[in-house]
Amino acid sequence: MSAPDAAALIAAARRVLDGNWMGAATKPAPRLYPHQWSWDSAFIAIGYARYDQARAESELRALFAAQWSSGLVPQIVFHPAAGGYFPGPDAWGLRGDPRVSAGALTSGIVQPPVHATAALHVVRHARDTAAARRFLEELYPKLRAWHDYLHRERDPRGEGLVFIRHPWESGMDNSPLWDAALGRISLAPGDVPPYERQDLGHVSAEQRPLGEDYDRYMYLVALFQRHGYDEAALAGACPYLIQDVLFNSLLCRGDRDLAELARMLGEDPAPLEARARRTADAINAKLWDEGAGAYLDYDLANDEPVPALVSGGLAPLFAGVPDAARARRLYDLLDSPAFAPLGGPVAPVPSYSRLAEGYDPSRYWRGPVWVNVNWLLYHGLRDYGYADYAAWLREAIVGLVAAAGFREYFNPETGGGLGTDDFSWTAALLIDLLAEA
Ligand code: 2M8
Repeated sequence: MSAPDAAALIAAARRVLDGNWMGAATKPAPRLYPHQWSWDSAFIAIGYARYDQARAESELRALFAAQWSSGLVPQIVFHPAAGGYFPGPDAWGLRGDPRVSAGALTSGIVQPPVHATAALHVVRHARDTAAARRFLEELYPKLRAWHDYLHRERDPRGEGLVFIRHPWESGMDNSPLWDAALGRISLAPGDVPPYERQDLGHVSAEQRPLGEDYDRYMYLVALFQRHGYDEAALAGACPYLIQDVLFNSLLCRGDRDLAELARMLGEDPAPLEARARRTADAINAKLWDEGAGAYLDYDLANDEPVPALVSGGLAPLFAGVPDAARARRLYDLLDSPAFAPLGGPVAPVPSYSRLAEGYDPSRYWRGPVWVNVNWLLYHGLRDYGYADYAAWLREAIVGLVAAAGFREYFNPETGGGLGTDDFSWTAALLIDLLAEA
């Protein structure tokens, strides 16, 4: 891409973020997602870090201002004036809950822990180093409490792997990964309180999760409330408990990045590095599948691996988890018709194997290309020395967005834009990728 074209694309990306800026944080999209989302904010801060340090810092500060006393960082921090979204604050039953930071309105689940990685990125690119130091001193204990919460509450057997208890916690809402676990939840009349979806007013139904998925999402939300969001009780009672590859890879990388932040503050990084190694070892020992040549999720509630090949299964590359031989197997899978052959005529990496039954190039997390996962894979491949593929992938991501706009996701066959428009993390990560040139 020529320098003027790149400059125009960066300017357009900045306009998207300006439009979604709410004063202290950025909503993922103007109408569909009018509040603050946890991992979106981490990706958004990574983009801001390249040109607006104050906003990058504010994005993460605003999220952590709503942290629970347990250390939980909520998936959504609601800004009720910003617009309607379902499930909104009342659906979670957490108004005035003493565990939630005073005054904050939040959901009662989490999202993948990309925040320490984002904070390190912000600090590394900071121009005002004194401000960055203050930011780090303020955020570091909160990041630690967040990771401590995950290891303490989400790893009851001390395996080094944490579980998620709702598909929304994965960030990959309707991934085929959850089909078996959700399929085991049979609903009787009255199990799910009546509700009305709002997403279908913004995006066509063929691109969003099915009604039967939403029923189960809401069934789980009701279950959490019945158990008073008690993590120990939920670890026994929740029918959906998954050790997800993407989530654990991001935690492993996050612990290592947290160790780096500790070092910057003159604190001891060793316990955090040890924790990262433990998670890496557990990912290798429990989640690697030799036959598939990939990492697979593990369904704790049914005690079995989840045999679905999704792009998140390649995420251990981002965390330095595989050795060279396993990295090669992952690479071979990526560079094959199942995902995105190097230099091929197709768009970048789809969210689900093209060869799998049920692959759907336009339905949300069941096939479409997502820029955040591609960004993670780009970095992972570069770190493992797959320079040609990484360079091609970067160009493919940029080319896709340049052609289709700042869409939420993209059709891997046609490159067409899907989901909502003016999507923040697409804009932010594009800025980051272009800044690397
Ligand atoms: C999508 O998830 C939300 C629920 O969190 C939804 O479907 O309403 C996912 O793509 C998720 O990863 C993302 O954080 C969120 C906001 O962009 O939208």
